[in-house]
Amino acid sequence: MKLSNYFLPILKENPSEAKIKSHQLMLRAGMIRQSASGIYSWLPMGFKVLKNIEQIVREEQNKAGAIELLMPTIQSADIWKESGRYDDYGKEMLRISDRHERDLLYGPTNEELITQIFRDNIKSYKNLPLMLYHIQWKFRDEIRPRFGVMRCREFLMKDTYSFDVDKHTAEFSYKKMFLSYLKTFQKFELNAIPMKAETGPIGGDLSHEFIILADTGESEVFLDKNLLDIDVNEVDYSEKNINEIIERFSKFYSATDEKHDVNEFEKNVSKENQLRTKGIEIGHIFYFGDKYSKSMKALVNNKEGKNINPQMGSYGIGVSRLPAAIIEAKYNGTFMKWPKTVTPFKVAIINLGKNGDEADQKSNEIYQNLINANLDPILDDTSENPSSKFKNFDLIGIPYQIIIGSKLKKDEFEFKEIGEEKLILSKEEVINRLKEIYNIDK
Ligand code: P5A
Repeated sequence: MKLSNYFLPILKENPSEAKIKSHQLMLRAGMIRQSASGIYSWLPMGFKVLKNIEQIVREEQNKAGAIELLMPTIQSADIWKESGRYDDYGKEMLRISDRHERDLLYGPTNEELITQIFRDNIKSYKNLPLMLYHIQWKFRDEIRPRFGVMRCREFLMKDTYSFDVDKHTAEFSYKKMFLSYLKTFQKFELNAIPMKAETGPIGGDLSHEFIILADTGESEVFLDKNLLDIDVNEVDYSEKNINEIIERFSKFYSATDEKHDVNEFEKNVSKENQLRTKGIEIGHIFYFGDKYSKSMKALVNNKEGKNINPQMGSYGIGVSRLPAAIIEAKYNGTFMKWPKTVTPFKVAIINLGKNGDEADQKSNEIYQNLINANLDPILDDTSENPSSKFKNFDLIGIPYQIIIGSKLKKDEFEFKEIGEEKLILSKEEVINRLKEIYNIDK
């Protein structure tokens, strides 16, 4: 993509409404624009990041054995009346009526709808265990939407639902998702810590939130500092090790504010290891047994020929919250550096030349070579001055840059990874290095 042809409305100053750095960056780097309170449009670069995140979440769900489908955003109120949540949900639910005055709603979550799909189509234990998921927009009329896409009203969630024949296998489904979440967040270079959590309107008695520590987080959390030393990169994530991995995390104290038990914290965590801090909730998993399958009369035939209500769990990831969470973790107020799995473009070419000169020709040539090598480049071919080009790219956060000025020889290119020393490489070396970084076959 050439910047002169792209739609990237960069703002020079921090907008006054943005209180935290992720919101500032997303507005300044032209990723999002608010269209109504807590409702955002995703501009092209923000949308690319969102799609990359969505794709990684999808791949990890598929690896864990979950199957993708797509449920609508609009649901019938009838199923919510069956489960009893239509009244419970209160003002957070956006209620709509159609031209026939039928009650509809914009789904804040999908436990009811998936239970309806299940009960209409699955009758036997032979089809279990079953894990279904979708990635779909949700609406919650939050009382205080704030911090941009961090807490908004319309947001993209990945939600998975598990169905099992008994408690024992349901617990295994829960653990599988627990593990899959650790793997997913690791792909975003995020250190997500699982914490015992409250179940709120979803229900059930077993729940974990996945939290990244950040001063700007909205959740107050308590944990044993030992948890910070678990290097998730070293963990072998094969399924047979699930119990061992979960034990590694659960042997240390961690809880959100609502679940915090002062006595247990004091008893089990030494003074110097006690950490009380703030965090951002990027995922939340629940086991709620037959809460929905019973109230909505979903039945399967078990091995003994008896009809039973399947055991269920639900598992959410805040897909549209993740770009903001990643920025909170990776942006220092001047430089942003996207993880290479998420970056909107794989490499930036900063052309410091002028129309038709040698640097300009070099830039166009390597731009074409990078496209041919599937290295999705963005070429800054605008007439902005060099210092504002550099400033913009510090903000945009593409992790690799090729800077092309007039000083270097014909086959010399300045190659820079954000935060690292510049290197002088030949064109072939630049391309090979990038292919290696992004695992692109020669
Ligand atoms: C689990 C999947 C659920 O809704 N039902 C289906 C369960 N859980 S949850 O914790 O309420 O939400 C899951 C994740 O969605 C993100 N999230 C939000 N993101 C942006 N703005 C919001 N207002 C918002 N509310 C929830 C969080 O990442 C949460 O963990």
